Amino acid sequence: MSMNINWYPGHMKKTRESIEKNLSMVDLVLELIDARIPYSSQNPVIDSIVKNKPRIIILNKSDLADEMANRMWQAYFRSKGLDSILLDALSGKGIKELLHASERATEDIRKSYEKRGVINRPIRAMILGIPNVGKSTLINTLAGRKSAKTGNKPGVTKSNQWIKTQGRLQLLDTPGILWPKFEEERVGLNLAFTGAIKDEILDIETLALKFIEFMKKSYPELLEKRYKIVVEGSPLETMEAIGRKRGCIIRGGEIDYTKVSNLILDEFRKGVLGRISLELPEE
Ligand SMILES: Nc1nc2c(ncn2[C@@H]2O[C@H](COP(=O)(O)OP(=O)(O)OP(=O)(O)O)[C@@H](O)[C@H]2O)c(=O)[nH]1
Ligand SMILES: [Mg+2]
Repeated sequence: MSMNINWYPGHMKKTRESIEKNLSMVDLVLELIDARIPYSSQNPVIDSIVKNKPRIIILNKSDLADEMANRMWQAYFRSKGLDSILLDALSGKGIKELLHASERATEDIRKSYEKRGVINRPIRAMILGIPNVGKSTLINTLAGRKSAKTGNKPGVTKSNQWIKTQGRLQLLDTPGILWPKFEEERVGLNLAFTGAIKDEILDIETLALKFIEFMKKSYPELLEKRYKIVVEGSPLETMEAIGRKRGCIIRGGEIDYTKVSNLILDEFRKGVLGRISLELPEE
């Protein structure tokens, strides 16, 4: 499968170098991943970039993900010795847990400062994550306002600005944009389903059919409930049933495949179909 993504080795190297430079200024890394696709949305070389910095895995958009899967992923990361929290960066649900986790993760640093008589030193953190995972949203939610200069392009060096938040956390205003992994077909599909990659990796109809195929296997009841259909037959038949229910019809009574495909993917991305996780640990 071909993927039109703007990452090439030179670009990755530059991004990595810029992130490494920023890392030297922080105590803590907040690694944002998409709770619906924790595997696909984790950067493949994050370990080698972050090395020994304290790090918290934030399962963002957890409001859109399956609650049982959320718990499984949290347990999975904890079993790997990584603290992880569930977040909805839009509403702020989970921010308190994030602040607590930040205190926990940097306790040694705080103690060593206190030994030297420095008290109430802020915890300096930076946010890392692939495009569209919610980095700017989290910065704005933590700052309690729309902070300037988020949504930077990768590889751009900027003067350092620290954003104060509630509590002791201070954020570097440059979010580190990581490249997603896109070698595996399933990963590319998951990134496309969730809207993490803009460029179409497949045409929208094929993408929607792949999505229906997944839904038939994992959440048929959500399709039945939302579209008042009986899920049977092929993904194409299911797509046609949804198209008829939703009036995605062109002249002559034919199904408007583009329209129904966009509708289904859009409803998934907005969470209207229900809470859906595309990946479970160690699948
Ligand atoms: N439902 C839900 N939507 C979220 C959450 N966090 C972010 N979003 C939405 O996801 C989209 C992307 O969020 P951004 O904060 O712009 O993502 P980003 O990581 O800064 O993206 P880039 O700057 O392109 O790398 C926006 O439409 C947000 O409203 C969340 O926790 N839940
Ligand atoms: Mg952004």
